[in-house]
Amino acid sequence: MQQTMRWFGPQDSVKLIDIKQAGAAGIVTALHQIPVGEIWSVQDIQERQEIIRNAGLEWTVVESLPVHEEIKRASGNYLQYIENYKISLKNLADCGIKIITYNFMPILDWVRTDHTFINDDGSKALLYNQDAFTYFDVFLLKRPNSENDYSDAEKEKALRFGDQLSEDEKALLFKNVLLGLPGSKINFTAEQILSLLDNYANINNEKLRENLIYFLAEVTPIAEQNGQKLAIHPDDPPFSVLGLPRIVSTEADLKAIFSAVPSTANGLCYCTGSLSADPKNNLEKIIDDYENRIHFLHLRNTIRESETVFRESEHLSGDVKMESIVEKLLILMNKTKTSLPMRPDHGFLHEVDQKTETYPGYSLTGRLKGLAELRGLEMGIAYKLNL
Ligand code: CS2
Ligand code: MN
Repeated sequence: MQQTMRWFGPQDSVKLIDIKQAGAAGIVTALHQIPVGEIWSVQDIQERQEIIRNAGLEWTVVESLPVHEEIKRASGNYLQYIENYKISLKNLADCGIKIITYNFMPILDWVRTDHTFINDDGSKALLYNQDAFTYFDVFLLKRPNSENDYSDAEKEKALRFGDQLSEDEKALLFKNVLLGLPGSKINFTAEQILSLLDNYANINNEKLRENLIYFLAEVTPIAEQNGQKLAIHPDDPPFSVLGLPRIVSTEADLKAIFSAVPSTANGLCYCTGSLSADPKNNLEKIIDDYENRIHFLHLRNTIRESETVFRESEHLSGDVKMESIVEKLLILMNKTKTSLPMRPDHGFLHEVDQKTETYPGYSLTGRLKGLAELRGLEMGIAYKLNL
């Protein structure tokens, strides 16, 4: 595996030197300063590449080249945004960047209700609690008709959860759920989110899937011509939130996406953390099914505490049997003669990083630990398998 780490750009409190010293060779980043939908120029890309090269690293994966909301809804200027996307892909290819990650989650990126769940050793982790989320949705945000999305028992349970929260805790829950996109510190306000949600009122899963396939049918041939690989990131969590459609959550979803646009340039960001939050997803089978489509690896673990709560766990322990996943991936890479880029996706917030302002999940030490453990795991398995 090619060891990589995510970097949010010059604004990131984690510095390139730290990433270099953590043992990564590749950088995963994006031009977060460019508004979603606008073209990434060769000049902007090269400027970023130069900063990365000066630190002795290489920009190997884009995460994300974000998809404009109008493309997801197939409305407004979406055709123009698709053309812009193609140009950005070409510009990235001209600069030698070949792996492009993106997602197709409406409005929000990943969602957690608690960003500071305290582990036994005092480190902090990200957690999703459905009762907290339901409480937020129905009783704090008061999303119109949200009450119809939950059973009476679910709403009662959510109310019981909410009743024990202080006003500050309620405000924090609100803030946690409406965190902006990765790399941005801006949260959505209630008014903003409600009006954005309104735009999806007539978009169900079928329609959203149709829009994704239209987008892929347009951009995949361009990526293929450029020698690039597109890697869709699974939904996180892998089920509907706020009544929004979700189409990259299950094995059936993946099948629909890849059979509609068969080119292997239409590929997957294999994120064990996101996929594992749904116990029905068979992570090993996904490797077997999509051997030639897995272009980027996010290795992360989760623990499903109950039907309604999951939290992020240490990279090597949790519901994902990481040793088995890494073994399968090493055998696959040996067969296909590739070395896939891998990043530890999220890490715990350790004491040493408490005072540094970092994007939730993206402090240095927790990810450094994950990277080190995963490298060791890889080395041991490769040795045993004689690879
Ligand atoms: C990432 C994703 O920060 C994360 O957890 O795994 O949010 C990812 O960056 C995007 O969904 C990819 O577009
Ligand atoms: Mn991920």
